[in-house]
Amino acid sequence: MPAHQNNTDTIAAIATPFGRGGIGIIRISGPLAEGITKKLFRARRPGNSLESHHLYLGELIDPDCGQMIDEILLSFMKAPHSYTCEDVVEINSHSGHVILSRILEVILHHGARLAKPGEFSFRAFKNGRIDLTQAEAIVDLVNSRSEKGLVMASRQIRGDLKTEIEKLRQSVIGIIAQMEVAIDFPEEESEILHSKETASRIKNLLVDPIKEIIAAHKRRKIWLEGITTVIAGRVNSGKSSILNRLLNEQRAIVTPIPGTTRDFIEATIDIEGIPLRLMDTAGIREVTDEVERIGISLTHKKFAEADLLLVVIDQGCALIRDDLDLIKKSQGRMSLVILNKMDLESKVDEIELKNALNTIPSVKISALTGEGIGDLCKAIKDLVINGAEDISSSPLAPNLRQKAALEEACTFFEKAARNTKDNLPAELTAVDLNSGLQALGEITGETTHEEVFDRIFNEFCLGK
Ligand SMILES: Nc1nc2c(ncn2[C@@H]2O[C@H](COP(=O)(O)OP(=O)(O)OP(=O)(O)O)[C@@H](O)[C@H]2O)c(=O)[nH]1
Ligand SMILES: [Mg+2]
Repeated sequence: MPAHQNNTDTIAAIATPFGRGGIGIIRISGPLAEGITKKLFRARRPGNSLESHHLYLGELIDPDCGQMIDEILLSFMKAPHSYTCEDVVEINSHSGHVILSRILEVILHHGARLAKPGEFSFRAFKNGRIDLTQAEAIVDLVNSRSEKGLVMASRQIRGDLKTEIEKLRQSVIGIIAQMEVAIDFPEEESEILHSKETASRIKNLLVDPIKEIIAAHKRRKIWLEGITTVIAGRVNSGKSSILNRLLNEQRAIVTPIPGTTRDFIEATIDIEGIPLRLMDTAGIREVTDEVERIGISLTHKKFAEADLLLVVIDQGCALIRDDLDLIKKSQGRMSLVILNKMDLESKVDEIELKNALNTIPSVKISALTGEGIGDLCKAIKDLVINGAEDISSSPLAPNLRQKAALEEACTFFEKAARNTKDNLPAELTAVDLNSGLQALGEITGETTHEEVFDRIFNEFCLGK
């Protein structure tokens, strides 16, 4: 594969982020890790050998000039008991770009090459320490936007999804084996293979559980990526004021001039443990101004794509067509109507509003005084929790790639069940079952194409 060619090279990289910090870590992995270390490291307590899983204090020197670069802590993990299953050395040095770069430079000069992003994890995968679902969960863990997201990612790192896929694969293999007996001994077919029974086995052991895992994809989006939330409403209704309130800071410009917000403003917040990617948008109205017109068309686009809609109504004014249009467009979606400016006398016709809302919940607040903000947060939480299932019931949450492979597998298994039920030849069903098996193998990495590896591991940070 182009991005991660040689598995026998010794690779090295700075594993901690750039910038100033307490310590920095440099990681070396491969057959030369120990040899390179012996050239560069002078342990405080002299001794010839590096023992696996021990920590050593000493100096890192540049052997070409004898100069000390830094005082470091060094650990050695002998293959296969390391992250990559290769010999691994980790150097804890003082942090700072210059010092870390200097240490890395000396290591590279003595035989290692610079690791590509994700190459350590790719080796862990190639050497069988983790499968693809676990590798992908490492990226999730780093990027997670909520605590529940962390729990989900760590369960996947532990191998929960991998185990589940393996169980499905074993079921397929079992059914195929039974099919093959029927194919090899056709005269006994009727005894071994009761078509209805096999069809229901395929459904119960494969199709149904796969559909359940596919349905859990939704959960992943909420906890790991955050809920895309759009604040929309007519001009001057108080959208930017609400964003600022929820963020507890003056993020968006607020003025009494209608049409203040023209671009959209995005911020990530945590509301009662739920990660929201909150977007303030340009207020809706008829305009001739080109900039504002573009802003409003962007509002419509964001509105259409959002997971959660917060429609803001200025209750200091009577409802107008723009308000009613937005409420109408929110029907059937995860949405909440915010009746803002409750500090003012309400000019909203209650009956007209009630009819317009239908089943959409609403909450009264004042972004100006802060009244009702607690109710707003609670309403958002209730809405999201009702819309999502509890993650404690099942830890599985496939990502888009895994979901696509599951859907492919499911299509083959459904076809296999149908054909079996219709008494079509067992050979046909066996072909479909094998194709489904192949699709399941893509999830764990057994039958995955090389370019998929590149895509997955390129998402990793350098040094991971
Ligand atoms: N009385 C009162 N005024 C408010 C409240 N919320 C916002 N305002 C005022 O309403 C005006 C518009 O507020 P913004 O937050 O800029 O409204 P917006 O919906 O973002 O407006 P555009 O970006 O122009 O569409 C400002 O003068 C705010 O101070 C509220 O709860 N009560
Ligand atoms: Mg605004």
